[in-house]
Amino acid sequence: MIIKTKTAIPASEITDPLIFKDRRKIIKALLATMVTGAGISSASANANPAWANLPQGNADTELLTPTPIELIKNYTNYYEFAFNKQDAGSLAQNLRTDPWSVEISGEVEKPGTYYLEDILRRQTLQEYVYRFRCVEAWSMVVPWIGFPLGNLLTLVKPLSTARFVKFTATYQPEVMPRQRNNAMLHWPYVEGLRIDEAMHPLTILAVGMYGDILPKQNGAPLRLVVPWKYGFKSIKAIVKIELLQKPPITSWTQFAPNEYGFYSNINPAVAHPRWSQSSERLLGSRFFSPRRQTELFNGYGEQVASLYSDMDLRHFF
Ligand SMILES: Nc1nc2c(c(=O)[nH]1)N[C@H]1C(S)=C(S)[C@@H](COP(=O)(O)O)O[C@H]1N2
Ligand SMILES: [Mo]
Repeated sequence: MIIKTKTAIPASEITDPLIFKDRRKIIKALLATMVTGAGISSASANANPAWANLPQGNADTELLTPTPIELIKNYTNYYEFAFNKQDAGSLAQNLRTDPWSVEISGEVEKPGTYYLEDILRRQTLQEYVYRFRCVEAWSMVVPWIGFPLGNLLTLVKPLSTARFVKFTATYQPEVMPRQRNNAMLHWPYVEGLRIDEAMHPLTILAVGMYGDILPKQNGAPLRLVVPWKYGFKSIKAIVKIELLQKPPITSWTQFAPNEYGFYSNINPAVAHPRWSQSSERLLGSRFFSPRRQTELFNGYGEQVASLYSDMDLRHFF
């Protein structure tokens, strides 16, 4: 069921990251050992085992053709830096991503602050070609590099009392202009998942895309990707992961609770109060080409619908 394109090898087999510090090299080394023939960046969507499982709604062969990398890098939502999609690309280059550690706390047996390199050493990196759909009704296809969030959570051993996961992004007002003037959202950016959503194998932490280290504007060095939820759930630049008994108050829900709910599962039948969600513009599609029909759970319903069998999806958003 997991979308993987390469044979996995355990990250622990590479050089000790305390010696081998350069994160790009670590990721590249991991990817290199995964590649059997051609470079990973040429991985074909058609070789993807998940291909056969895709829903029939938009049965065009473009479905999992990755969006050109230049579009993914130059059309970004990163409100700590800018409110438009163009400026974050250059402003985000000021972000300090080295060293990077993640604090894991709350309802876990092994709380702690872990260097990203140490986290990576215990994980297996894979390529995940996912559709990504922003609540603003544009979408793209991204070949992420990452590992299941559940694999990291399992290592720190959640207690039975852990029912939700809260994610907090970095707070660097010196380089993040919109944090300086406290504009729009309450900073730092916070997101959350229910524990079963967090443990679901489609939920990944990404450290790369297109076979290389993640661009800063796309959430380096570590971001969440939850492909069946609107894009704002996929928080960038994560520094803290907390396991909680109660749902966290997320930045967007706090900002506009009637527009951005905690679940925010992609659902063409539930309109945003200010626009329809029934269709989307695929980035890079030609100007006059028809919009894509948005699919329930972004097309991942076969894998995730059972998580919500007891919920009326018209009312939970
Ligand atoms: N920390 C942080 N994470 C964030 C955001 C943000 O502003 N800050 N924007 C979100 C939104 S609205 C979207 S659509 C996606 C965009 O991801 P991309 O820029 O890689 O396409 O990131 C999400 N994660
Ligand atoms: Mo978004």
